[in-house]
Amino acid sequence: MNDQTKQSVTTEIVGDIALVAIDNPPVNALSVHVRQGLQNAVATINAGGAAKVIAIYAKGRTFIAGADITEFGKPPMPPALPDLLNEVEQSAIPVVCVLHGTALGGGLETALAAHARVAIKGSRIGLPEVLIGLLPGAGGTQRVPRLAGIPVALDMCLSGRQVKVEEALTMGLVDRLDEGDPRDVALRAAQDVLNGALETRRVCDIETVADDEALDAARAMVAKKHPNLVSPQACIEAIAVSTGPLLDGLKVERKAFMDCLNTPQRAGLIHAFFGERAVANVPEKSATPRDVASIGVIGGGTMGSGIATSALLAGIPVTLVEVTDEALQRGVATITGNLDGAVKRGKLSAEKRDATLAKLTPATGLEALGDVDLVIEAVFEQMDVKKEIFGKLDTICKPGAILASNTSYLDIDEIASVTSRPADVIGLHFFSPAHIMRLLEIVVGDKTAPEVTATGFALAKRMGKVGVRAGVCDGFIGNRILAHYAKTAAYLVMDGATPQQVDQALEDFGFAMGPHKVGDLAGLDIGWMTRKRKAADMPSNERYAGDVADRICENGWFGRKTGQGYYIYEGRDMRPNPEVAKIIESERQKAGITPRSFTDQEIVDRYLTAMIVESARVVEDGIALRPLDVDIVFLMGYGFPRFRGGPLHYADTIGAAELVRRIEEYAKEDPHYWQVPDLLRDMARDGRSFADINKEA
Ligand code: T1G
Repeated sequence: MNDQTKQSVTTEIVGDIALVAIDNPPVNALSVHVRQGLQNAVATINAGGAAKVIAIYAKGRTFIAGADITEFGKPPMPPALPDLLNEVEQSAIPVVCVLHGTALGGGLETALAAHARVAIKGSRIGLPEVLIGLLPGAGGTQRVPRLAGIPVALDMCLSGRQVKVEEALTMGLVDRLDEGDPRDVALRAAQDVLNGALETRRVCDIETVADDEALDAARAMVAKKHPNLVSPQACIEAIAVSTGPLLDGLKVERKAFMDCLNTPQRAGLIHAFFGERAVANVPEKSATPRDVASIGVIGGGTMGSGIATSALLAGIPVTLVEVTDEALQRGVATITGNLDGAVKRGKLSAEKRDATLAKLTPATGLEALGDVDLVIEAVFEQMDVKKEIFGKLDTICKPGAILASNTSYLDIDEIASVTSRPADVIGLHFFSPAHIMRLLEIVVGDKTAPEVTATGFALAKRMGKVGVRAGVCDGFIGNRILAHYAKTAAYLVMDGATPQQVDQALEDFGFAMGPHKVGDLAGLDIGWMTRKRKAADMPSNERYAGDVADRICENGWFGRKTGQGYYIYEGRDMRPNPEVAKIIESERQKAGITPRSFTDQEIVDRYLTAMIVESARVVEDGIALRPLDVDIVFLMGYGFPRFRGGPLHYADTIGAAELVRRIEEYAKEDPHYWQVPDLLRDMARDGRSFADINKEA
């Protein structure tokens, strides 16, 4: 065995007990040296004959959290986990596994191959493979049904959810709960195996109870909810064969696993998994964040209340400031409603809600913010209003307090310029609803101090959000890119597509909602205000994108909130607005356009290419640190289908050369709108991908 194998798996003999400890920080992933170490340990103990029971446990914060995801896509290195686990299950010496932390994926599968499972209270188990485009590939789809039944197996494999071990005990997936240090629990469990107090059995000897009804219901649910995804269906069909011999079922599972391993969906979902963590690697990472023991939120509207709710849920006391008592009470009511919603969804106990609300201090004057560590301004998007507020905050807030704006596009440097402390000013751009959406754009100004940026990232993590660093420009990362590709949707409709066709084509691509439905949901007046704001600066050779949308807004049709927009909303019903078709017809005539048909593929190609073009420019301009930062913004804040990995991960599946060709083709119609970014042209010339650029960052 090499040193790494020896270090990551050690055996300690205590009397008749062999304690096998796994130590592979940070999450005891089943890397190849762990698999080799486990294989050697079980074989050696069986051959040695000294021990009469094997107890496997892990050191550190968690039992095995799964296969080593970094090994995917590389040549397989033996032993393959399913083979190793069969050897564990066939061990002549009884094996007991101790679970703590989060025993996930291959970690749970390892425990299922043991002959008994003891879990430390408060820990969790799960099979999250479906979340990364896979299915359990080492017996999870075969052993969970044997122990807990097909419905439980379907629930765990299709949801990927983490199950508290207290629930797992009732499911039959763990045999006992215990408390204490994993090694001590392992010793106790082993002793109880020896004295007969803890029963052991091989899961392979148990038969799965058939349940065709549950399988058919799952097939119907997946076909409806995840029509684009491959691995959920694979989970179901693997579970379905668990009623037969284990080895046959394992063969079916293994083949499905290898098939899923080679899908673009697995690559996209794993890119998303690691990307969510990699975006925290920013230049300011080594700076020490300032303490944030209290927060002030200015504005009790939708955003301010959502931000206050998010901070309160993170356990941070909040002073909410509004200008009038009436507005303040509305804000408090919205926050209370948000928390009540969490209680209704079972996310929060009533006691916790009350304790959380107790941390809210309403106030009607900025003077109440004199002692807070960080202020988040969330008033309406007018620069002069924000400047006035920041000027006052500069004198009211204590030295060292961080002054943040929730602005979604305004210039943070200009806001900072009215204070004597520009180093303490930053943008914290939350996404609505702020207590639900996990994305937080952290907008770093020219003078923002590194520790202020680091504080933004620390706050994001504390709020359970994903912070993405953005530079200062109109719209930062997400809204700047949205403003560009939204025009393509408008051009497509003017040139011949219907709003419904555009929406459907993009929903078939994987977006939860097409752009016109999103506009109706967010409010068409928002885009209308933006077009008005930008009208004066619009280049003369730019094709106007508001012909149809402006007419809709002029009718007061702003979408859901007014009952109609691109669609008509009556209760839960939604149908195309026939008046919009008339507006489109009239605007085409005014523009002298003869409509043409578009295939769904062309709609997707144009829309995604426009998104990729502006995304490349945002990277080129340094507004986003890396391509992956743009991907995470779009996965977390703009409904981009997660299995596609984000716009620039998706761009790599097309290739820079094809993208350049496509843009040059479109430029024949509109050379102003369709221009090849220099970065993309260089990539095409050099044969590089956005993944290459991520690696170099
Ligand atoms: N492989 C490799 N690295 C991993 C990893 C994994 N499975 N899980 C986490 N890491 C890294 C992560 O990138 C980060 O690295 C550090 O560990 C801390 O993670 C055969 C095939 C366990 C709940 O999908 O859900 O088993 O950034 O920041 O918030 O059927 O990590 O520090 O360099 O997330 O405390 C199934 C994925 C795999 C679990 C801990 N298992 N991990 O959360 O820490 S597929 C998973 C998580 C599988 C079998 C199949 C979470 C966590 P760095 P973290 P955390």
